[in-house]
Amino acid sequence: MGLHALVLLLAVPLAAAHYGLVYPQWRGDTLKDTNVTGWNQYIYPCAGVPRNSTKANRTDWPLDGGSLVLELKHPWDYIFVNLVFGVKEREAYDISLTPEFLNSTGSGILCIEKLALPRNATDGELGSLQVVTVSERGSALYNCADLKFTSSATTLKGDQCKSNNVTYFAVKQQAAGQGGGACPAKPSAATGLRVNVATCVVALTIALAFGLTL
Ligand SMILES: [Cu+2]
Repeated sequence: MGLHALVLLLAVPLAAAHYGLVYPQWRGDTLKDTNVTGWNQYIYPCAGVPRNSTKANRTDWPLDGGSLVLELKHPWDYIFVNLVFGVKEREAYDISLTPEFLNSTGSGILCIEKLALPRNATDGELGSLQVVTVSERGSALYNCADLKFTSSATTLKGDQCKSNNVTYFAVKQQAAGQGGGACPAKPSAATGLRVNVATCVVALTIALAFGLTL
């Protein structure tokens, strides 16, 4: 086996385990061989792909938010989508379009018809979208897409927006103590945790004893 074939064999599974940003059109194909492109999804904030690497790939998005299509390749992912308005030299993706971030399950296509903006854009305004996924390795993977907010743009509808083999939920704030049953431990410090758990166990024991004697 030649060295090239070996490198290919090693590179393919790594690349296959990341994700593709299908819509809006990403700045560049970061699933391509990173040794050739120099792009890598581990690089913050946009996988090392410069803005407008090709001028043609700025997607028209509706003024109040648009669609997102991802090709996911991990068994599950956490997904965050951030936005920056304008065209800035140093881009801070400080507007979250997923204040409740998403937890997807499955390897396949995920389509979300509309990610709403916190404020409407003006016609012709420019912006950039940053998608961040995190999976079991705990490392964030980045991709970006450039947008032009356009009053005539629409979201992807019907057959244009079909998920395949992927489901997702928004991760919501859990009620305090949920998962710990009647024992909401606050892990502020190691000792605090121990005291809390101990107090809680005592309380539970008393409650159980009461229940038994009543
Ligand atoms: Cu991966």
